[in-house]
Formats: sequence, structure tokens, C-alpha cells
Amino acid sequence: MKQMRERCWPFRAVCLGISMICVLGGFAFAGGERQKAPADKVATTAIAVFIPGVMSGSPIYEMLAAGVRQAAAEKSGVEVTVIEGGFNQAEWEPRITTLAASGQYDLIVSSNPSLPAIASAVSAKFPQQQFLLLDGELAGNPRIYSMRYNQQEQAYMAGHIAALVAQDLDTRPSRIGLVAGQEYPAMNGVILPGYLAGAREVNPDMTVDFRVVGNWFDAGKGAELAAAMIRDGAGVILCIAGGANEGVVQAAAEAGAKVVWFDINGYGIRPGTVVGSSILHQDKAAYEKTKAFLEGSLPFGQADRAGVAAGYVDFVEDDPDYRASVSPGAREKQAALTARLRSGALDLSE
Ligand code: RBF
Repeated sequence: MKQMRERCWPFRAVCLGISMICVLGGFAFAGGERQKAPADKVATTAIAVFIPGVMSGSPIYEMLAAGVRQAAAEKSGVEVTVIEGGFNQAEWEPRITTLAASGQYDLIVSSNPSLPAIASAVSAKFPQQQFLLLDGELAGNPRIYSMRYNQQEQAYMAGHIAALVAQDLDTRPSRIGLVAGQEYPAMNGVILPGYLAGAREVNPDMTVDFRVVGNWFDAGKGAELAAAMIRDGAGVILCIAGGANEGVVQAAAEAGAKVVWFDINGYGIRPGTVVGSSILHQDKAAYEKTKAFLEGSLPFGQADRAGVAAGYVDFVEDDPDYRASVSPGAREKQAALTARLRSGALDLSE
């Protein structure tokens, strides 16, 4: 190997030359994705987007990166580096520590309920580092701004449509499913109870079959859990399991069961099988908060919460696949619920 490396030195010299040209030409390097800074712009602000997992299969993270990039593109001299932290959660804190220790980034942006604790630990060691955290909550640290979505409302709308569709299916109308990537306080304490409460508004006898994949990527396990749920009588399943969602949809489609999607509009993923989409406008939040940071007005130290009435959580009704796969009666009842939430007449504060 050593010999090979030595033999390759002219190649390495060329690579080194190219790297230097790239640096002089204004590329940003940080072990992640690179974004070219136009030659006429001088980099003055560097932002790292840390993805706690991988982007593929998790639109919540794709929206995060897209929103930050959009805000950066509107201002000269802002470089964005996206770093995927991978699925080993034990590596997230050391990796963020390394980013902070490098002193290279004016802002680290991330999104996950586990990030506030990690950012606080890193902040104690590197107090200059600033953080923008979405989908998590921590007030009082002067270097951390956070914003959490009202997932009680998001899950309530998901449970409501699941129960309405279960009623129409008429197989076992009092049982619906939820497949989660893992258990965490927002899942067990907010999303699962919100889902059940929304379903019980339609059918007071509703029960939820709750099963956990154990990671955010295993589509085979997702399919296995969904198939077992369907056998046990759940005709409609909400999936919140990242890349494992694909397996849930597959199993449901094969069995003639239905799926409710979370975070983005999922009707197009499997028209006729996906019958509801309870979404987050995480791209909008990431855009607005990054823009505020770049303008010097992000209120560090503050923790905000936003739901349907504020325009960050919603249910997608204006989709032809939704209209084609859900009965007019069910859609009418769902529309009445979303209207109450949008107007603020129904406030499901956690
Ligand atoms: N959601 C995803 O879609 N993909 C993920 O890889 C993912 N990883 C997570 C890891 C941890 C430790 C926790 C607490 C949550 C994770 N979530 C993930 C869930 C995410 O924060 C959010 O609750 C859901 O996307 C529903 O909005």
C-alpha cells in the first residue's frame, strides 16, 4: 500500500495542485458537500447544516438543507456545508464538537429533538459557537435558538383522517397503526397521544397498534411490522420511520391497507394507498430563521413553538390523489377539522 502511494506521488502532486486552485477559487471544504462561492463574492459567513441521520428517505432533513440554502443564496458571501451525521447517534456529539472546535462556522443548523442536549454540551466547551435548531426545544442558552412544531396538532390531524378512512374501509374500524423509527419523548409523549386523540374524535373506541422499527432505515423491518399490524386488524397505518416507511407502504399496498404520511405530501408516493398527509413547513422555518440569522435578528436564547394557525403545520387537502382515494364524506369531516385548526378555533396546545 505504502509502495503504491509512493508510486502515485506525481498523481498526488497534481491533486494537491487542483485542491489549491479550488481553495483559491472559493470552494468550501468541510468533509461534507461543497458549494461553490461565485468568484465575485467574498465568503463572509459560513453555515454548517448537520443532518442527524441521512437525507435520503427523511424529507424533514431535505427540507432543512433546502431552506438554509435558499436563504444563503439570497445573500452574497454565504457558504453552506451540509454534513450527514449518519445513523450512529453516539457519533453525533463528537462530530458536532469537531465542527465547533474548528471555529470555521458562524452557525451550526440542525433538526432533531435530541439536538438541544447535544448543542448545550458542545456550547459549554465552545461558548462562541452559535446554533439554530429546529424540531427541538431549549430556552435560555444565549447561543442557541430553537423552534419546535406543534406535533400534537400534526398527529391529531393524522389520527383523524386515519379513523375516517378506517370507518370507510369497514374491516376493523376501531384499530389503526403507527410505525415509528424509534421511541423518543416527542413520539411517546406527543405524537402517539395526539394521533390517538384525533382518531378518538371520530371514533371514541379507537385503539392504536404502536410498533417500533428500532432505526430509521430498515425498510424490510418496516414491511414486516406493517404486515403484522394489518394481520392483527389495523387497516390504516401512520408511518414515521424515515427510510423504513418505504416498507410500510409496500406491505400496505400488497394487503389493500392504507397509509397516512407525515412531514411532507406523500400522496404521490403510492396513489390510492397513501390517504393522508400531515405536514411540516420545515423548509419555510429553516429559510426564515437562517435569513433572520444573516440579518442579525435571530433571537438566540429563545425557544419558539409553532403549529397550524402559525402556518408551520398543515394537512394537505388540495391534491388530486387525496380526492381520488378518500370519500367525499371523510374529506368533508377532515376539512372541518383543519379549518378549525387553521383559524385558531381549535387550539391543541401541548
Ligand atoms: N425522522 C426522520 O424522518 N428520519 C430520521 O432519520 C430521524 N431520526 C431521528 C433520530 C432521533 C434520535 C430522534 C429523537 C428523532 C428522529 N426522527 C427522524 C424523528 C423526527 O425528529 C420527527 O419526530 C419526525 O420526522 C416527525 O416529524
